[in-house]
Amino acid sequence: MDKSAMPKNTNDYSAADIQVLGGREAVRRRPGMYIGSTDQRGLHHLAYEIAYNSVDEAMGGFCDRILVIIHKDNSVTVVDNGRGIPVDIHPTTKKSALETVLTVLHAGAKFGGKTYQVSGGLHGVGSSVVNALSEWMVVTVSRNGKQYRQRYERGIPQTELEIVGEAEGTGTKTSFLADKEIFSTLEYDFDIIAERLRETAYLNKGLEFRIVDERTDRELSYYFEGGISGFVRRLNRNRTVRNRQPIVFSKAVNSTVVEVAIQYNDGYTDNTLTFANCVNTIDGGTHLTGFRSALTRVLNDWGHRNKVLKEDEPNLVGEDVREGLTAVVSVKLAEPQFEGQTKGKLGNIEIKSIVESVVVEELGLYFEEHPDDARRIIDKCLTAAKAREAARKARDLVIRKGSLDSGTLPGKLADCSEKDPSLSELFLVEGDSAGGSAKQGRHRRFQAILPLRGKILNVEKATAEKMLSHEEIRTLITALGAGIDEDFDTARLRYHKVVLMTDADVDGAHIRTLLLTFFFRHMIELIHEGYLYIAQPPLYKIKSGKQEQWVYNDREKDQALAALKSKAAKADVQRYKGLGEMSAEQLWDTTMNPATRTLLRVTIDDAAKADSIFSVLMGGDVPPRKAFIQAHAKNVKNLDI
Ligand code: 28F
Repeated sequence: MDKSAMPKNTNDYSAADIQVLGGREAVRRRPGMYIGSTDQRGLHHLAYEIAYNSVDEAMGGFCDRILVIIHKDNSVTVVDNGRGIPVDIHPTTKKSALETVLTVLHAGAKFGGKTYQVSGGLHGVGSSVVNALSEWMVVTVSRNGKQYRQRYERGIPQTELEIVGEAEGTGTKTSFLADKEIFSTLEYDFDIIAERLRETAYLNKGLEFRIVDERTDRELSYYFEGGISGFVRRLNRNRTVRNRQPIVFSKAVNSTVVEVAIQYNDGYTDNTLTFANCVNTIDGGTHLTGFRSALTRVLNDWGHRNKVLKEDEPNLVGEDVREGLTAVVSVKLAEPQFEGQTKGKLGNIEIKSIVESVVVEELGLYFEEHPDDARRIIDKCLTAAKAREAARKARDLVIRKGSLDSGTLPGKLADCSEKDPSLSELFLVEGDSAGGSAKQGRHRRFQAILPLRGKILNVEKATAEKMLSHEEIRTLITALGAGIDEDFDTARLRYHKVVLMTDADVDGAHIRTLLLTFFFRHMIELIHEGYLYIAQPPLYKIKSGKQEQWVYNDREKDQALAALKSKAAKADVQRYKGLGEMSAEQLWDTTMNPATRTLLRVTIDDAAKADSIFSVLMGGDVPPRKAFIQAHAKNVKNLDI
């Protein structure tokens, strides 16, 4: 700046004046530094900054009504019923406190002492910045039974502070028109501003906001007795909640107030909103860190103390306790430090331990008094932990499989020599005996055999994820070579026919159901591509003299017997249960030889049915299982219990 242009240190310009002019210049030269941008977002910041001053008064307990009006000319008026900006004359600057607040940068930011300022710290630039960026601003203060007024243009006083009448009550009214030389738009978005004010109303229970849009005659008012409890309810309004009553508590520690509301829903996302002096700290910070570590600790403590978490089981981790979490963490502190590019992160170190101790104490107490809520929440976290564990196993599996990719196939796999997957077949057989005759009976050029030990597949209620932790399942995945779940890639499949060839008894049916469910849940494309089949081994062998006949179901058996009977031939019927009862060449002839066999191709709804049968038969809920068994009991044949 050309020094000669600077006024001499004459009595026309005091040091304070130079500070004011310097500050105003700085703001108008680089507005983005103070309000982020000069588009609509920056324009909205002007309205927020003025409204925040009223919120500061409310947080100090001096104001409970705030009115925001958007006028037809896009000027904005904010009115509060606080104490009114002081108007006494400052001894050195000879200016009123009001003019000082409106013209010195950050002058209003230091209330000091106990009260909190939304406009405090770096976040709040206060009214002086708004003033500098407004074509005009008029501030009217009701205080000491009088009404005082002063008018500014682009931050420069156009009048002295004048008394313009009597005043009922106290408060501050600020009207301003953003400077079209600075902002690309003067159009406010009513809904955006209303949403921000609604949030602020939740954060200050008992504070009434009214917002009027004179351009459209729309008017909204927000007043939440329930405060942040109502906030989490609103956040969960389209959700099924786990704890009907939000968990709400607040506590003051020295000059810091911590307020928390928690309500779980049946979803999988973490929707924790954090605020510092009503500023939405979108990048979290020390209050969030403290909250999260306390939540995990309290849930683990309660879970172990109430024997819901087993000693030998690993603890719940942060991710588990945050699934389906809706929470509002609001702290109010004297000197907030906002960090990060968008000043959206709370940096005050001491807040972490303050929030952590408040949450540990208050949430712990709440769980003692509401064990059923605690139980419902813990159960949800446990499910999340299991899913996380299984996902990790699946990832490990894929990673390990990746390492296994180096051509080392599982030892149990009797592979075929054909390398073209479209010509290759893999038979999954149950147990080593069937495996034996299958290995002998197969055509080793294009047929591979993988024996699976059925029993390990009988996982208890845990979903198929638990299957993933079984060696056999890992072997199966490695043999197929195409990964699982979202990593599954049919292009990597080593066989285009995967044939379930389990025994024709209850165990075999059970294992087939489990395998179908596994493929349905983790390799759905295998089914979509039509690569999954079920072998059709014969159920009976009917011998009559030298003649042997194989039949595959009861209907065929009855027909064969009737035919033999008509010839008065003796017939000896042998029921096959285990494939191991057949010789290798019998198995080849009846079940594996492409020229003579019948393979049933699995379609999606077969697998889906298997999956629903699996979840009914093996799932957690008893009633559906009972209904299923009752409905199907009469169809059950050859129940070999
Ligand atoms: C429409 C915008 O700006 N409201 C405000 C107050 C109240 C006080 C204050 C503001 C103290 C001396 C710095 C009153 N009485 N609404 C508003 N209400 N500023 S801004 O004080 C400013 C500081 O100068 C106030 C006693 N203490 C504070």
